[in-house]
Amino acid sequence: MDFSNELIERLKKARVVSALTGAGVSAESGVPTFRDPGGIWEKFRPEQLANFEAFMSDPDFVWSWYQHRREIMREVMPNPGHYALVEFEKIFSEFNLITQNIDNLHYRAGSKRVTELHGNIERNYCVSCKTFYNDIDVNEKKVLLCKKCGSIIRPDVVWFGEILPRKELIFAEDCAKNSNVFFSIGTSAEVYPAAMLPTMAKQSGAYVVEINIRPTVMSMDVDEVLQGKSGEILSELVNNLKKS
Ligand code: BV8
Ligand code: ZN
Repeated sequence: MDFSNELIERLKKARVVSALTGAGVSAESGVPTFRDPGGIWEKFRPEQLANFEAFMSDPDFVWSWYQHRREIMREVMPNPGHYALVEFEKIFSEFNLITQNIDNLHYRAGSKRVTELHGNIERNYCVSCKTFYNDIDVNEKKVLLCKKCGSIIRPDVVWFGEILPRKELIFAEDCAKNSNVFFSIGTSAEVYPAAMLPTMAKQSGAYVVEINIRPTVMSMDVDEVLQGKSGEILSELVNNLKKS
């Protein structure tokens, strides 16, 4: 893939580079996305599953859905796109990786500085006393009860209608405001408030680059669209930067 001189020159001069990733970054690992054909939301509406009311009304059903996703996420491997983002940490003097994904694949690929806006499926906590239980046997199809107080245990993920973790969101907004180059990678840019980060970056003067296999609601507003698979594009971009 040919990259524009503009992008390469800006990346070479950049002091701060940030990237917002979505489910598309994990698609080449075999993790289903949410809104693509065959994606998670095709079978279930988010309202049915990824929200607290659904969980409290049928904990076993929602818990078993997360156990199913946890099982998939443990079976798959990070893909070249995840590994390229690990390289970004070495190439740029300051690289901030902000993810909407809960699949733990950025950490498993070796990224050290990951800001998880929507939590992580490998962390779980008691809805009452907030005790964490992070070593879950995926075969436990029934919701688990807290050993300390007997309440039910939920995944440490941000559900629809729940506020994002304050520290992580503030940090992500700071990155958007202070980046020289801001990547939006593998996200439909439909879920707020994460989806406002690329716009915030653009308004703050960053050069915003979208990497996606298809156009999104944001494509017209960014500086450059790199259309294709994130695993391929990011690997080629790292090779290009290492050579230049
Ligand atoms: C909140 C965790 C309010 C759980 C998820 C305006 C302002 C504020 C809120 C709202 C608002 N309007 C509406 C809302 C409510 C809602 C929202 O945004 N709804 C949307 C649907 C309109 N937002 C919320 O509820 C948020 N909370 O704001 O609370 C509040 C305020 C104050 C006080 C109390 C409450 C919480 C949102 C977080 C929800 N949690 N996940 C779980 O995973 O089970 S959302 C879920 O969607 C994932 O986190 C996912 O990451 C995220 C975004 O989806 P994407 O990652 O983009 O995935 P998607 O499938 O959509 O797209 C994949 C893309 O990849 C596609 O573009 C595809 O083309 C591309 N692709 C595919 N393959 C590849 C590829 N690209 C490159 N290479 C490939 N190979
Ligand atoms: Zn408890």
